[in-house]
Amino acid sequence: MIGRLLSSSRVIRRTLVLGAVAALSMGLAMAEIPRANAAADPPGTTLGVAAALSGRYFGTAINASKLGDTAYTTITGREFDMVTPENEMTIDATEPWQGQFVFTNADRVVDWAVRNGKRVRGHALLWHSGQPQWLLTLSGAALRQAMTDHINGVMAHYKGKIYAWDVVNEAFADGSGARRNSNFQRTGDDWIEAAFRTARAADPAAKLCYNDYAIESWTSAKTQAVYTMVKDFTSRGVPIDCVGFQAHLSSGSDPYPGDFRTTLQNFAALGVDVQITELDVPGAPAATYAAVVGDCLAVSRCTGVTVWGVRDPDSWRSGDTPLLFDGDGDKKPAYTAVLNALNAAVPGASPSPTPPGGSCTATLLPGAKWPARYNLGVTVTGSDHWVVTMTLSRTQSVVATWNVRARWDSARNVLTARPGGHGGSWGVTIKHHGRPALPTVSCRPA
Ligand code: 9MR
Repeated sequence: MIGRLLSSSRVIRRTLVLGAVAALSMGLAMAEIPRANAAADPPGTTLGVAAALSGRYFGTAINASKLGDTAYTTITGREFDMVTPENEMTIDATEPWQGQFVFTNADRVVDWAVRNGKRVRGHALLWHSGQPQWLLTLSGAALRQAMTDHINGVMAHYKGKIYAWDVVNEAFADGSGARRNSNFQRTGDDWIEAAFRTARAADPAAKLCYNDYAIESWTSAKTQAVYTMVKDFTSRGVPIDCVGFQAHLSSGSDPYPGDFRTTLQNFAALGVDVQITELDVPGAPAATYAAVVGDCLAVSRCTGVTVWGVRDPDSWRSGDTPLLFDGDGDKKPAYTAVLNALNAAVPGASPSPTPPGGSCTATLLPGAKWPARYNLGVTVTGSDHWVVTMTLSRTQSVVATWNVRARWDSARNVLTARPGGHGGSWGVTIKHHGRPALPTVSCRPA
């Protein structure tokens, strides 16, 4: 009897965990993931499930041209719960002629992901590589406008479907703290923050990432330069939610650095998520793969790992056999090392949606305006549990709010807002008396 009770409670617990995993892979918001009991429950048997048990995702880059290959889709469907279109969302693919958007191949990837319960990382909105010819002929204000229009065009098409966008990819030069010399850079240093502000307004629900390679080692000048930029953005309220570390590791130019964990921790301490976005390692040494995944698991705000391809022949550097599956689709030793590392994390460090002592940022997005009222969108990033305080001028008052739990104190002219079950995007209608100045706003984690 006792035995039967025990095993049925085990079944219930397992059902809860698998239910959470299923909900996660469907992209549903879950308040908390039931934690598996390592002694009683079988560990995750696939990368996606094992990662989900610690509250993270495990993804891969995929290619629209391979979605007809059953071996490929079988492995991808079974093992991964996040996908990144490898080449289908670069500017030359999505806007080959100015103002004419083509989403055929990107849609094939996104539709496959949605049908199969995967989430999608969008890659990439602005990247110096993969530019169409027309864009390379523009400069100055015309180029800046084209960059804005591109972000708006692509993000509008995928609004609500993308977990995180690489808004800007690879904007820093190798070997120094300088910005990469590109046509984008020549429009002015502020092009990156302008891109993030445009992206936030275009799809407030998507996480917005800066993504780069060779920023894994904390001591490299490039890492320090990206860190300085992100710190500046978070301190000034420029909307950024995450930093992607590509981790195209190699023994020569970008070896696995022993201080990668320190790098992840230091970025996370700025109040952004960190993700490993394009992992591959020549020869796929099991120890290196396990170490990289272990670094992510050790940092509560490291929300997931993506490998850059499924089987070795699918890789952009196939000659290096850098991935987790060989050409026959068989699991390599690195696969087992990664799965074991993920399962070892189950009883421990679940990423907390709100890091203790973290920070949050509230960004105001002016909306519709009328003679006596105006709407204001508010986006809160950096924390899932927050209190926003909005102070209005004496000549203004709050007449409505949406998607938030709010209290209006007319004596102090202060609105206090807390999450209303709709995430960090909410809004307010403000009555003014001819002076529609924006209120001041502050956020603290709660
Ligand atoms: O894997 C991608 C390869 O198929 C493309 O030919 C190449 C150039 O567009 O881009 C590769 O992916 C890159 C990614 O988009 C950004 N980081 C570096 C990746 C490897 O070059």
